[in-house]
Formats: sequence, structure tokens, C-alpha cells
Amino acid sequence: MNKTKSPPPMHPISAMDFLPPQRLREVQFMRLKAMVQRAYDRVPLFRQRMDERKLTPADLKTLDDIVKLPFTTKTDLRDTYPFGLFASPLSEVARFHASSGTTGKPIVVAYTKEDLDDWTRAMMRSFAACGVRNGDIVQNAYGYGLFTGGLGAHYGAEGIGASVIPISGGNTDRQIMIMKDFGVTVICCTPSYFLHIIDRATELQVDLKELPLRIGVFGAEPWTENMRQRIEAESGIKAYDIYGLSEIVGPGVAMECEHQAGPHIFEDMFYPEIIDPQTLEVLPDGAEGELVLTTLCKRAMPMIRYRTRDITSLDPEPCECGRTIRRIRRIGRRSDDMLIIRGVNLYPSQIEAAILRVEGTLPHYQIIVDRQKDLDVLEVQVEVTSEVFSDTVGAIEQLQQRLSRSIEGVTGLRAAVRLVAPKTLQRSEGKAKRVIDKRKL
Ligand code: DLL
Repeated sequence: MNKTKSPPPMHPISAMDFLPPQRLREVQFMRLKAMVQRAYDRVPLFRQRMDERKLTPADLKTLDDIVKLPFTTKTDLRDTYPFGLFASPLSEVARFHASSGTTGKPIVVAYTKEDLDDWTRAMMRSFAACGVRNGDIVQNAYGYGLFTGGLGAHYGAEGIGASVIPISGGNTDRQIMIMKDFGVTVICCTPSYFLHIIDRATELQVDLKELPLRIGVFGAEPWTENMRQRIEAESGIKAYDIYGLSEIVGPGVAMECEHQAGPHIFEDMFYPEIIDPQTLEVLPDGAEGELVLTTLCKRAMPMIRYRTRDITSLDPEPCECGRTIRRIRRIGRRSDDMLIIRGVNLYPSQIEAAILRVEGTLPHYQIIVDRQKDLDVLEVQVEVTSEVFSDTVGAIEQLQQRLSRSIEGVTGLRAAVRLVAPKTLQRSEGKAKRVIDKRKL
């Protein structure tokens, strides 16, 4: 099957991607001022931090003054759980989503109707950038629910005029059957899940290269150029990187264009800075550091200088597509200990919280992550008291099950739990080494 098609005409939704740089800065500054005023008037934590710095919204004289504003972190979301950072009354909140917090509680994000429309526009721009258009059949295998991937991609794909299959994640054989029977042209899922689909399709003797599938919109976890090459060679599609995070909006913060040269960040909506995660100093374009994002349009939950913990750099070089918005380099690592397992964010401290809920265990544990058949597998080794360890097999199995249930309850992830005798896990003199990540990306 010939999968090469002539490039589509530019979709009108993409106009903001091509603003002259000076005009873009004007738009950013106008929106930033309104956003800061809204947060100052409505979010007590933000006002308090501004007051501590003796700042008012009027001190923002140019866009560069953004560096004066305080940072926001995931801890702020945790400390104000669930609704403390909202700038809209609940009567104006149209939807909630949630993502992993660092302990047992998730972090909550909210959207007004206008916020949802803006998010849809960001996702439409994302799809338009990689050539998805009216007539495409989009199989959306991102999870639907509190995770932003499912609904985010869903409305964006509908908005661009594609036909959406809201299949959500899992049940790989059914994914492959539908892909084939419906003539799917675009797949949205995590890159590791698509690799798993490729493997399973081979086992089922389905040749993905023979199907009309031509575009993959892959994100929610780190992946590499090697993975892209493998995906493209084995399935005959073009694989594009999409980036986003719940705190800012969900997917659609940045997206690659047809030149696949790193995700373009929709700068008129999400203002990017790169900082040194230690000194917090703002770094110039091209330098690697932590990405900090400010939402320029959000109403229900404005985020000002949110520290994403994602390590990247801003690439100001013009892209062949002509977009004036900058690109970020592929995100490969973070400045904190968050892991992403099958697209689900996981903090070691969540595992600790889950273990401590169960009696008979000691606070010594180790998390082992591996990739088998392109799927992430999670094992948690937990030390138990000597009384437990000398218990009957039945009692030990029961404890194992209780731990598994507790871990799944807190993290949403299934883990194989292995109980080990006291003092088996290596002790460290400094920071405990909680995670052994054997995945080779
Ligand atoms: O993962 C939103 C999303 C859904 C993005 C679908 C793309 C596609 P969270 O669950 O809040 O939101 O996780 C956000 O995932 O801070 C990064 O560490 C990581 N991440 C997301 N996209 C990429 C990517 C969604 N393309 C966290 N490359 C972020 C590397 C990514 N890491």
C-alpha cells in the first residue's frame, strides 16, 4: 500500500503557530498580565507569595519581568489539595482531571468550559501539525478517565474533523482487529504500547505495513530516536512526539510537525522558560535545564512558572515548516524521581505510602522496573518482620495480596510483590536507592 500522500493545505487553526515573533511577544504579554491579575485576585497562595516579594501585577512592565514571579511546584498542588489553587468557583468548573501526586493523594486539575475549548484548540493544532485531517480515522488508545490523554486527544481529533474510535488503552488483540477492520489511519497511544502492538500484530500475522495506518501520535512517556526508527521501519507509519502534562492542560502543550524535528511549543498559550534546577536561574535558548511553564489562557487553574521537572532545552532555530513558535528537545529525563510505567506516573514515595498502610511490613523496599516484550513490568520487593517471614505460606501469600491491592489502590498500577527477609535489601549510607530501572530506552 502506498502511504505517501501530498501534504495537506495548512489548517486555519494553525495560524497562531506562524505569528511574527514581535506580535507573538505582544500576545504573550497581554495574556500574561491578565493571567497574573486573575491569580492575584483569586488564588490566596499566589497573592501571599506576591505580597512576600512586595510585587503586584502592575510590576509586570514587560514580558521579561516574568522572572520576578514566584515558581509553582507539585508540592503546592499537594498542599492545597483538592481545590486550593482554583481561580474559578466550582459552579464554573466544567471538568476535573487528576494525576499522580507524590504520596497517596492525586493532584487535581480543573477546567472551565472555555479552558476545555482552548485545550481542544491546542490539540487541533497538534493534530494539524503532523498532518491529521478531515477524513482520517483516529484510534485513540490513550486511557479515558482522570488521565488527560484520552479525552484530550478525543476532542482535538473530533475538532479537526477526523472520525474518532474511543477505544482507550488495553486489549491489544481487539486494538489490532479494529485497526484492520475500520481502516484506521492514525493511532494515538504511548510509544511503548505501540511497540507492543507491533509485536502482537506480528504474532497474529497482521502486517501493519499493509494497513492504511500512516500516523502515530506518541507521548506521555520518554522515548528515543531509536524507538522512532524501529516503529517507523516495522509499521510503515510516521511517528510524532507529543508532549504535555496535566498541571498545564494535558497533551497538546507541544507537538512535532511533519519535519519531526522536536515538538513545537504552543507558546501563545504556554509560556516556556528553562531554568537551572539547582540555582533556579533562567537559562538562555539552547541550554539544557528544567522546563518551566506558565499558562497564558487558563481560567479555572492558572499555573504561573510551574516547575515541570522535565529536562530539555528550547531550540530557537527556524524549522523547515515555517512555524515561528520554538521547539523543545525531546524529553528524556526528569529532575525528580518520578517514573513513568506504562504511561502512568509513579513516585517511589507512593509505593512507600502504600506499603506503610499494610501491617507486618518494614519501611524498606525496592522498586524494580523492566521492559518485557515492550511492556513495562513493575516488581516491588518489601522487607517484612521476622515473625511474618517465618509464617505459613498461606499467611505470606495473603500479605503479598494485601500489598498488591494497596499498591494498585494508591498508584493504579499492578505490581508483582516479593517479600524478602529483614535486612536483605541493600542499605545505603546516603539516599536510599529505591529504584532499579533496567529498561533500556
Ligand atoms: O502524560 C499528558 C499526555 C497525554 C502527554 C498523552 C502526551 C500524550 P501526565 O500524566 O500529567 O500527563 O504526565 C506528564 O509525562 O511531565 C513528562 O515527564 C511525561 N511526558 C509527557 N509527554 C512526554 C513526551 C500526560 N512526549 C509527564 N516525552 C510530563 C517525554 C513525556 N515525556
